Amino acid sequence: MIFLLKLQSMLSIFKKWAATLQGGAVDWDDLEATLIQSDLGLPLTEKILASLKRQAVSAETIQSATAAEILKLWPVPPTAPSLKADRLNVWLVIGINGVGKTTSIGKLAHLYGRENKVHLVAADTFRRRRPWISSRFGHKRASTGFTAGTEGGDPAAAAFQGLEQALKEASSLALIDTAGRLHNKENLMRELEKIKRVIDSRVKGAPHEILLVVDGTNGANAIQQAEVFHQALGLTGLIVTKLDSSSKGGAVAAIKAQTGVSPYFIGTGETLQDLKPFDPQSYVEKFF
Ligand SMILES: Nc1nc2c(ncn2[C@@H]2O[C@H](COP(=O)(O)OP(=O)(O)OP(=O)(O)O)[C@@H](O)[C@H]2O)c(=O)[nH]1
Ligand SMILES: [Mg+2]
Repeated sequence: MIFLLKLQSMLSIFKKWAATLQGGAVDWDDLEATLIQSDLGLPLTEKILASLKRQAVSAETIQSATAAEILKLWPVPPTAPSLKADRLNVWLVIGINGVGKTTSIGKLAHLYGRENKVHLVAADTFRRRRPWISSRFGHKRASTGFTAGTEGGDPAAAAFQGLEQALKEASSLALIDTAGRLHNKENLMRELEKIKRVIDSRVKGAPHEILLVVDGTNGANAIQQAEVFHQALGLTGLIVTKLDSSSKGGAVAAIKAQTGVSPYFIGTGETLQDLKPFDPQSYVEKFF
């Protein structure tokens, strides 16, 4: 309901803005409101406005100029992480409840499992669901291993055991799933730091990727999540889910501006195939 109201108000602002453009003059207040409503966040919105004013853009070119400003965030499009040979690559997947961590891990296993031996580690013993691949997706692959922690057990211990098993099976990639947690719950954030330390104690230098999953429909909340998780753990990339909805995922640009972290992938549905590389150009096109 709140989402619909927000969408309606965004649409009316866009319409008003478009009408202004037809009249020839740029209404800077309206443009500012539009960018904020689109979840670009205040710092990025102000930066974009300042730059557009400096360029003295006309009403006719304001849309393309704004798109160009957002694209400046990615002079080079982010590339999905590749696996280094001769090591167990370890990726830790984190985020708040229900954003799509487990689903995204299933998708990553599907994508990377085509050419690599993948091991899935359920370190989500806090509220463990017997997950994925086999159950959610009805999909089993001989090359996919699986380790789950015990119910109510220590997630860091589950991660450790999972890595042991992945090493034993000579896997190329271990994907570590974690329980959803609110970024403002101190003890749960400490738990993630412990998982990270324990991973490094078993595979030196790991985790090689720390991926935050954010729900693309979460708007400004996603910006705050990214900031807190990045500060606590040092994110290497994002997966932005649920972009098959009407959401434009505006927060992606704000997150990049405020933390430097880019999405590697976007989730565009609930099946295994619904994972696409993040492309700044299409992102901006969808935006306008
Ligand atoms: N439409 C759509 N739904 C998605 C996408 N990714 C995940 N979902 C759905 O979101 C819901 C939650 O997904 P999960 O993968 O269980 O989320 P999670 O982050 O692992 O949840 P917790 O472990 O409980 O924190 C499920 O109904 C998924 O099917 C996506 O890209 N698009
Ligand atoms: Mg999960």
